[in-house]
Amino acid sequence: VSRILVTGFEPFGGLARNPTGEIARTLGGVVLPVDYARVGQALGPLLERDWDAVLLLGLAVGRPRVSLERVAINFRDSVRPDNAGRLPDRSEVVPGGPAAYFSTLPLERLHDALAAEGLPVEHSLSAGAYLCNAAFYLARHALEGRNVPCGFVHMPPTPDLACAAEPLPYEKQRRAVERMVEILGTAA
Ligand code: PCA
Repeated sequence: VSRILVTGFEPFGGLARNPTGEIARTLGGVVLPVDYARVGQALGPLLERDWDAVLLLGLAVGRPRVSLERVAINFRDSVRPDNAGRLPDRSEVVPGGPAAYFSTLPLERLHDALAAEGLPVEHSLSAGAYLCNAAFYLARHALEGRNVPCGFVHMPPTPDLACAAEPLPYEKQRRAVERMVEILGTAA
């Protein structure tokens, strides 16, 4: 049995739901707070456990495709406050940490597997500088040197969220995540 940690996020920015948290919960994973002060506390003990891979998910309201993120940066710069009302502008995620980490997920394999199912998918350079990037950076920082593949994938909005980007229905999002978990399980 493979042990793949899947995380998503709680709703934020006034949105009614966050499909990524719902998907994570459905798959036995964990819902992270959209809170700069608490996200590290939630991730820390989790990442001390033994995992075959770590797949972090977040909602990107402006992205029409499942976005396989390449780089986590040691930088926070919010345009909107977190759910605790904080705006930690232009600060490091981990003071004194490396500038960036690459995803260690098999991004080409994930891309090809989703594309083969007709799911909209693309590579993306950066997860931004909000909570998703912070979680991605914290997880990679914690797992550096431990040989546990870890990365971040942004999901499009669902149709009910009525965001600007072309939506992707919840069932398709869940299918995409299930497929990625399968791939990560066989890679391990
Ligand atoms: N998306 C936000 C934070 C939580 C989420 O699901 C982001 O892209 O940073």
